[in-house]
Amino acid sequence: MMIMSMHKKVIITGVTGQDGSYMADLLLEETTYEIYGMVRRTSTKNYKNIEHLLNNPRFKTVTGDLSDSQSIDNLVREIKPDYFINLAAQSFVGSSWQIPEQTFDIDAIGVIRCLEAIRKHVPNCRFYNAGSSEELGNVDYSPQDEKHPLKPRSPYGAAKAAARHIVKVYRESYNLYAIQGLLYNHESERRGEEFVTRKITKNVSRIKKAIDKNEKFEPLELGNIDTKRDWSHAKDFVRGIWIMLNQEEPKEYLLSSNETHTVKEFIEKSFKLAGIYGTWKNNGVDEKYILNKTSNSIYYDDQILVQINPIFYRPAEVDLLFGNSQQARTKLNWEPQISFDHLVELMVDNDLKNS
Ligand code: G4F
Repeated sequence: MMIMSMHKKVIITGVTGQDGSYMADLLLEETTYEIYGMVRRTSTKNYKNIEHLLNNPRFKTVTGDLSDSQSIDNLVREIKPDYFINLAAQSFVGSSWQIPEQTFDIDAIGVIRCLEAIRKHVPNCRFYNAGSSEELGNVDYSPQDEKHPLKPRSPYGAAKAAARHIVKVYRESYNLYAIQGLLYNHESERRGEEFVTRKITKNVSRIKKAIDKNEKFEPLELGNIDTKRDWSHAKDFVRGIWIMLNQEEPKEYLLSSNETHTVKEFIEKSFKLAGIYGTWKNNGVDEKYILNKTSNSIYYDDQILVQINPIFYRPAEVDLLFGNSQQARTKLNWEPQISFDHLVELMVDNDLKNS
């Protein structure tokens, strides 16, 4: 592959995912750069989030895999990117207990593979790695800032914490512009369906359709709904990442909404937006959200909207995440545009219309 171009070049890994696809959208819109979206070879393609980009002459998919150092090395050597944005990961915390080695291989060792390729072939390339508030785990104080110690509670959090250390080591050893932002939860209409927000909005849509047809429905089953998260829209965060990558000095910032909400609140808001009202009963494993009796519903007798299924509990939980992104707001002039309420609205509307 011979690549000759006047434009700057960006490799985005994880481009078929939520963050990668929004990053590609942003850079195609706001720059003249050429975007190389790295995809893994799979027998069934999942291009839903990037379908709209496939005919764009500045967007190209290239095959690579974070678990394969040769593929990363080849891509970096051939493309010679100006930016390398690593948004690929085993990003589901819940699964990281079932596949801890793979989680480390992709989320920690994979980062070394990227850094090594950059160090050898394009030491001036700017590198971003996706960091996570899961690195903070069992938090010491709230809201958390960039100084909070790393105290991961999951194999995923531990892998991301290891990645943070190695990014710093490469930055300092080889003078690379290599950073790992500290990003709190970010969601969207493109969010994977196993994450709690999208799981809720998809199921609200399913239940809404059944209620409208006066049909019986199965409850939405969840794990720990008392945990608190600091949720934002992913579009706001990819903008923050891009600003972070274009500073004079490589510095790592925390991005968050500066608010925290329980999973329960997300559930209530989502059902309300679909015109469904419920009441919480019982506690712990027996807690249930029961549909309120209405004149036009025939299955009103204890119709359960949400119930707990312990299979969704995690071996160790992060109970509270609540960020303080003051540094990013003042130094990067960044601020999220989409509020928590608006985020829930966008996600519920999208699933009511499209699923
Ligand atoms: O949506 P979640 O799976 O996201 P989690 O674990 O907070 O991780 C996300 O945010 C991190 C940043 O803080 C990212 F690094 C990571 O890649 C990912 O994007 O779970 C949110 C909360 C948890 O407390 C979980 O235990 O919801 C709780 N929950 C309760 N029932 C559930 C469920 N989570 C999922 N996924 N499925 C449930 O049924």
